Amino acid sequence: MSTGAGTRRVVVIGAGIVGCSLADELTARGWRDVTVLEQGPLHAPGGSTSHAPGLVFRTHPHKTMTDLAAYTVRKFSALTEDGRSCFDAVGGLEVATTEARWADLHRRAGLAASWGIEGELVPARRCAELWPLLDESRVLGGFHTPGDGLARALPAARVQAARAAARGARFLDRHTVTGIERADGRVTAVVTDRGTFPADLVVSAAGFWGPVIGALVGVTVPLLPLAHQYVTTSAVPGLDGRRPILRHQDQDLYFREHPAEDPGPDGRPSVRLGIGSYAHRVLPVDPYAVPAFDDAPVMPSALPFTPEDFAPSWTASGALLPALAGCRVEDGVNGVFSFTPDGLPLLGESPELRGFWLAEAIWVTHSAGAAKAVAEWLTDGRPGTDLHGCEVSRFEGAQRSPGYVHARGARQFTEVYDVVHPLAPADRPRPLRVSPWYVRQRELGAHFLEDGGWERPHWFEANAPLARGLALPARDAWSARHWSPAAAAEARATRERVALYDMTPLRRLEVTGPGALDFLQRMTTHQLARRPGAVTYTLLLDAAGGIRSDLTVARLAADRFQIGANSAADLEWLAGHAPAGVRVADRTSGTCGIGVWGPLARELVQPLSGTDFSHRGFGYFTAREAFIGEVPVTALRLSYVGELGWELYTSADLGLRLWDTLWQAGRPLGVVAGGRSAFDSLRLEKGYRAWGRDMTTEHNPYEAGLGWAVRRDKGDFVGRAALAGVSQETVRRRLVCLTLDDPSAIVLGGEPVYLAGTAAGYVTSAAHGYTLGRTVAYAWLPAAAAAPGTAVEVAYFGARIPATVRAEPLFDSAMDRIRR
Ligand code: FAD
Ligand code: THG
Repeated sequence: MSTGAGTRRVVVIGAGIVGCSLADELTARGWRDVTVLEQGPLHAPGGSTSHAPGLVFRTHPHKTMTDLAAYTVRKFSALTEDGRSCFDAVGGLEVATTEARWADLHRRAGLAASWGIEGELVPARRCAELWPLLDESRVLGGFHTPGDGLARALPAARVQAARAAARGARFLDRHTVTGIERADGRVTAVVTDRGTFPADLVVSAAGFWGPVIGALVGVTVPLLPLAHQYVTTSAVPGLDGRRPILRHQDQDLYFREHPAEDPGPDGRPSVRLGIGSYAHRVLPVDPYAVPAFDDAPVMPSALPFTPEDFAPSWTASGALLPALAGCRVEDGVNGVFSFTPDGLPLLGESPELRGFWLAEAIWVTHSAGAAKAVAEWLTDGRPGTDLHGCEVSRFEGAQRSPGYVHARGARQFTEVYDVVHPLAPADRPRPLRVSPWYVRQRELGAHFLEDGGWERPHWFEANAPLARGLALPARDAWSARHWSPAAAAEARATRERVALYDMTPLRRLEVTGPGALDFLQRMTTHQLARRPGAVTYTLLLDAAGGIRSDLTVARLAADRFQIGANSAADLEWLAGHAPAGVRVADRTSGTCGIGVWGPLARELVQPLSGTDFSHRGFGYFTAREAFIGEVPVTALRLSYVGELGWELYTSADLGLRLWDTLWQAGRPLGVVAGGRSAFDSLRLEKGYRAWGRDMTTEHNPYEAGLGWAVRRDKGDFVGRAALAGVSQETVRRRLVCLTLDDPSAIVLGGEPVYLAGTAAGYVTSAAHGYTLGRTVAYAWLPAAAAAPGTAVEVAYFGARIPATVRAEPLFDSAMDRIRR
């Protein structure tokens, strides 16, 4: 996998900010044979970059996106063209004109602190000092980030292209890519209207033309090209060219200054205002219908301005900035850019065609960071940043359909500035993927959220009556969203009786073949050479020792393993490394699973089966084939919620029967259906990490508290060398368990953690622990702060909530409940 720059030939399609940044990052890493093909003229070829106003706000709910933006700012700040920096750090100001926004800015300030971005919540008075044209009476307050500002996208593209060219990269403009040649499932060349270019690797950095390039090789590129309105006004008196970039999200607007090169006739600077709007109707664009450069009135990505769409935004702009009353819109554009179904970029190799990489749906804001990560990935076999949320492979099947991409891409556009709750699900198109007992879930009043296309019950209204009389902390309006007391009842029933959990969406892989054991031994950290029937918790590491995933591996037969995995990326990773003779297959679709957990789980299951489900007959972390009533199942004795019980897997056709069989048998025992809300609370009480939330490739097993799952003495495995000398004692940061001191306090995850008054880390997952009667929060903190008893504070909407580092697990540390 890790092949280094070597002599491989890379062809980059597109010389926008992404293509130019990528050429720079690749050549900086020693790549010598880099060709950038661009259909337009250099260096303003007519894509989105050619008219990007370049506002850079770094704070984003995803740490990765913040990291990519932070790198872009650092890099562009150090680039100059004609002595002028490619980044103007004028600062950023987001203002609130509603209470909901003002509260949300407090949450954003928390995210900024979590991800290391300097920022300050400021009163209306200070907003008006920073932006004197603001109608202060309309503003409740603002969030000021002095390090944000304006990227000069075209100069940054030119300077990076020049550096890359100086290191040997070729930039060929007026070359339109018309085909990509392939052999044996790999790319071999890129065909243009002016010749063919042999290639070992092709990176499509074609921006919103991505789907057009993908279609050349039958690869679906799930992004939606959309038009977005941007105008510039006539000169606005009172501007000076040094104001922060401004966001007025309550009206879906942003603003920046455009100072003229020369002062106006009165000797004062003449400054126009640029206004961007997300308030208008969704304007999807067919990338095939966009004119070619020479046919375009302005440029291909600049569609004719539709003033009627902008009219409400002009009114709203004037309400915030009354000085606009004497001004007018001078220029306007319906500029084309792209949104993916989840708003994050598309990065990485296409699972459908080897050597075909995507670097698309990337803002100027994230451009250099994304280019660096892709260049590292190509060079070292891994990006230096956790990109799991950005990988192309995250969209599968129905999520790549035109209908899905359109509906979700449009939603990303309309919601881009909305106050969006982290759990808020999209409403269309749904349902997509459902369990065989979906009908039963609905009968029980499931409140469904959606994840990866799956309908996932969060709780069941049918359980709400069971919550009567439970002492639960009062919730504020934010933490009460997508939550119900029913979840508390489900958690309690799981600890006291027995509950059924839908495990169908858990990704299941099957690894078979004579070399399967050796292969899995080489790919994962724990000792898997155990007798058939054994189940092992183990980690997938990358070459640098970062955690790619955590798995359960059930050895069902000598050469057959069932793996419980986390994502499509796990499938790609394993399939991509599998030697001849080892088959890695995705069994998620077409199968289903139920977790039966709780102290009465054995009472429920045993009467339904001739298989011995006793502790002696069916030990903890073992697997057996059995019948539950008429249904053949693969039963795994393990539990993510920390109770006695089994995961029962079968084929989808028998799923409903399995559910009904368990449900009927469970009724006398008081069985309930449990949802994700209870599940998350229970697993946090037990200290079980969730990959992707609590840990990623950024972290090694010792930092994450999973060193026990690494058996360095078992032989070589991916990541082993990188862990030499690493131990729980040497690591500098740790995933620690906190509880909030006030039993009625709630946090949700993503909040900064303060140590002696200074932001020192952030919460990954948090949930109220119903059994413990306190909120549990896992957080990354410096190792020095990991000692139990350490006092910290968690910021929640501006409040500082006292919390204490605790020894883990908080619940059943003796394992009495599980091993019996
Ligand atoms: P592009 O710049 O579009 O480059 C892709 C290139 O590929 C093009 O030059 C194209 O000609 C070339 N290409 C396509 N097909 C072929 C082919 N077949 N053969 C050869 N070449 C091909 N982002 C921010 O961060 N901040 C902002 O404030 C901001 N404001 C925006 C305002 C507007 C109005 C718009 C439209 C976008 C804005 N963006 C902003 C988004 C930003 O402009 C884009 O996300 C970014 O420029 C995309 O860069 P890119 O290199 O991926 O794409
Ligand atoms: N079920 C199955 N596979 C899975 C998950 C699952 N794979 C992905 C993800 N979830 C893995 N996460 C965990 C986390 C903890 C445990 C199991 C899966 C667990 N841990 C015990 C512990 O830490 O004490 C392991 C004990 C042991 O190894 O003996 O049970 O939910 N099928």
